[in-house]
Amino acid sequence: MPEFPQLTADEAAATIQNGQTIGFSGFTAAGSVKAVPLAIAARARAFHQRDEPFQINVITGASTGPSLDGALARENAIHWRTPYQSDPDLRKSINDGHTMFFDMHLSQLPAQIRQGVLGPIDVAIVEAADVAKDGSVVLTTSVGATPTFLDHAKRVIIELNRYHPPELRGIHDIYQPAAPPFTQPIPLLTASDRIGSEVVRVDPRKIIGIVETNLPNESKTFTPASDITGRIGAHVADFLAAEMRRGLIPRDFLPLQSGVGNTANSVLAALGGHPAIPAFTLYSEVLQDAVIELIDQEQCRFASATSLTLSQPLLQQVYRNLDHYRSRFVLRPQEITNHPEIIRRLGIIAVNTAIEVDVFGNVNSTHVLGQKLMNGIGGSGDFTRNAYLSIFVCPSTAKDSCITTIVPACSHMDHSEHSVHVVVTEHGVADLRGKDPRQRAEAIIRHCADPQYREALWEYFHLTRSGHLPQSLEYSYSFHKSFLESGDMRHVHYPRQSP
Ligand code: 0RQ
Repeated sequence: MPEFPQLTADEAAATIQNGQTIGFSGFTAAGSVKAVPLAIAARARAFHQRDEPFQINVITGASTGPSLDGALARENAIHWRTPYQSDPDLRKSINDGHTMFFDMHLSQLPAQIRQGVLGPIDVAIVEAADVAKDGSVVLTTSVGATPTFLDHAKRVIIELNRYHPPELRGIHDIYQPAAPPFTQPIPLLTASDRIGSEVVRVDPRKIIGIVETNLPNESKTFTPASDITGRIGAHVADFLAAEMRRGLIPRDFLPLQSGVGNTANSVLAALGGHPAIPAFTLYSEVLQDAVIELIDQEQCRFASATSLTLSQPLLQQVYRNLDHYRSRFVLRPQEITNHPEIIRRLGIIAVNTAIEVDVFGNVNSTHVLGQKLMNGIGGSGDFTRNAYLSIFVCPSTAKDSCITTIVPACSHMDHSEHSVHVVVTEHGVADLRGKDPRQRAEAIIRHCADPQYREALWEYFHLTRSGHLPQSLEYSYSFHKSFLESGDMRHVHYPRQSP
């Protein structure tokens, strides 16, 4: 047992002061600390009941569990927050203007901390499966930006979570690039290479205490594939199989990145079940349930990610058979899983989900109707911009078909037409490569738009005949305006065209 002070969660929370910047472990709910943030939320409530200020700045790897983002947001305890989040209460706090949120590419977060852009990190609060007295920390189900928090924080609190076995040692590969001008090429040549250490090394003098817990991950379970996500997955798999037949993807395939959520899970399942697609490797961010199933079916040869975001039964299955899975996946820091140099070198096929796609191939991943933050850009920009082949998927409509996700102009833009190669909805595939803007628009309207919206999109397409990119500055947001006025984009109308 390590010789660090044992603290209760309340004692640990009592060391956190108003205005401090905290680096919390976690990438999705996997590896997120739970007990100490709940106690910090209670501390904030007590301050606020006395009309005293108490807010902290929160940096994480990406989204976290409800005991972190949700609990702190409900107590109005977050002054600013970065990067990606997905908690409903935090989302509301951000959209209501109570919490400041700035988004960034996940690969860049550790570098910005090293540069000092985000200011000093006062405390790192980190979940661990084991910690030795020399300061060697075995992380749990995610790595994210935790090694950087541990390096740069002035003080460290460890949540030693007994739910996770110390035998997790060996599933992590911790490598941190040196800051410029001393950065070296990252020596990772295949998805399964190990280039770093099994543990994160922390100066033990910085560890102010250990909070022991025994708490399961707060990961959500996935809803089974719907008809729509199943059709999207099948289109992606058929498209990639056709690319192999054309010789544009090598015979033994290329490493895949797949985003988060139900659509991404369905795409992976469809790829795993496709007779023409060989067993593949994943070089991704998040390993979801579908990946373990693919590993078990030997459809996935190896998976590299920063987070193991599994439902409880599947995580328990992995823990019961750790030696079997140890040689089949690895967890790395997010600046390595999402590193542009590696993504370009390995030739990643990236599949991410869009909120809306415009007919010219620009993508909005983050803001509904241009204003309301959904989650954040996450790693989608890291992968999309640097992929061998970048695919965006989404259902063609949202909100009972009152919204078309295929629009004349995105109401917010995260990924430009220059980075988006292929768009897929349940209706089909638009391959945008080698096409000029008019051809792209024709492909997207014809193959991806929902039939209820195609006529209006064709009308829009024919409104303007001038220019390289036939965008109408007057009517490009007509669909969005129609939704704001009537609650239904199907009510859009344009002026009658002269014959
Ligand atoms: O709303 O939750 O009320 O039902 O958005 O949409 O279709 O269930 O898809 O869960 O995969 O999320 C882009 C948000 C998609 C996600 C986004 C509504 C829809 C539904 C969710 P409900 P779906 P998903 C690397 C990859 C950015 C980060 C990224 C995301 C809800 O994939 O955050 O790519 N991506 N990371 O009804 C209004 C529209 C809408 C809409 C969807 N046009 N207008 N509402 N919705 N389109 C991994 C990481 O970075 C961790």
